[in-house]
Amino acid sequence: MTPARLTPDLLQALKSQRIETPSWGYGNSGTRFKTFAAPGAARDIWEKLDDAAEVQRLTGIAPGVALHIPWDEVEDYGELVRYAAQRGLTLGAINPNVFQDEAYRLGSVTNPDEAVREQAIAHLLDCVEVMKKTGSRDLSLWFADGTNYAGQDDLRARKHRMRAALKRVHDALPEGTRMLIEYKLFEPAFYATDLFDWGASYAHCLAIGDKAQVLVDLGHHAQGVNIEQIVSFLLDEGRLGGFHFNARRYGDDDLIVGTSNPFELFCIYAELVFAAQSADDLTCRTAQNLAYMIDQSHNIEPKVEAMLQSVLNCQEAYAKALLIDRDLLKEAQGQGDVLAAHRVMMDAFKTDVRPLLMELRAEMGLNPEPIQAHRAGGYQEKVARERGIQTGGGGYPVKEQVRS
Ligand code: RM4
Ligand code: MN
Ligand code: MN
Repeated sequence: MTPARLTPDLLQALKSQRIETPSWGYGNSGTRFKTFAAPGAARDIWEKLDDAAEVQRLTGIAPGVALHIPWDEVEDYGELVRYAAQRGLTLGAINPNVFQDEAYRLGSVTNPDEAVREQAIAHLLDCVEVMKKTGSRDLSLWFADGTNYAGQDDLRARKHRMRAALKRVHDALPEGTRMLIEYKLFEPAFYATDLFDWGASYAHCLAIGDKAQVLVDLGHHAQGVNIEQIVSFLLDEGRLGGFHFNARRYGDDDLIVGTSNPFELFCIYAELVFAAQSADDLTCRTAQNLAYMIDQSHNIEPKVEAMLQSVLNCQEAYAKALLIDRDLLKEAQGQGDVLAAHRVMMDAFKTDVRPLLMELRAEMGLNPEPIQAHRAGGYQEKVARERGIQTGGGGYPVKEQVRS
């Protein structure tokens, strides 16, 4: 194998790669057992943007930051947009939160009580208004809705309630924006989740309109599911909207991207590269308009460094995918040469792209070693000094709710 070289095409592709980081990944978070307070963890959206700016400063490919509402609610979104812009950032996907209010015990948009459904829909529509103020293209929807026991509720009725809610929100979306519908097989519901897999999300998308697309969160599948195949199918149907990148071993673990699943991540990026280069117009357009987002929470890791690592792992996976020899691959596929075809993939996967990426960073005017630069730069020590340790509630600042 000859070492990979940074050709003009590679340089162009790698420079324009984008990864959006989630505001919630910068705050304290925990498991249902414990939230460990991390020194210097961001306490509000302004500090989360400061942290995101550190990741962008070091990588140059992560300017977007996704917001969770109401965790990141502010009085003046114009001010937030300006604050972000001053740090070289933009505000990305808006993630409504319809899972933390007391009212949502039996679900949000699929709740048997119409008043609760209306409350949830009102919040989703409020988030559409937030999008207009932040200039966000994507409304990213995840529902905790589901049931715990057979017979608890009427599954078809819940499907209909979901459809009606999604349709109303869809029709309120401004031109040029869209809704990304996330699915997850279980948790917090343990018997039935209303949006339980990509097929459920896809069916709703088809029924409600062109502004609806499926969001694939890497942590939301059963063991062994071939995610890259789901990705390729949805790309081909023009209904893949984006990703929540993370890694998992057991459940929705929200670990650093590409840690336990580097080959899966590579195979996903391979499908994306194939689609972007495809002769089919719809597939190609779909691949070019994806929202590449990270969805992680860091319970024991230093948060900024963890996010940095995730962005870099996505960059490595993409670089390797770009190195796949398409001509050789097609030839082997055409000849039915199973192992030669597989080796083409493995050659790219096994390539050490780190020197190439160091070269890329030099071209982009960045430090070639982002992790080392972050560690040496003292950012973590600085925020630990300035912000201290936030104890108590953790990174999910929920407004106090009083039971009546
Ligand atoms: C869910 C899902 C959503 C995220 C919430 C907090 O498991 O992945 O995307 O918004 O967690
Ligand atoms: Mn997610
Ligand atoms: Mn998740």
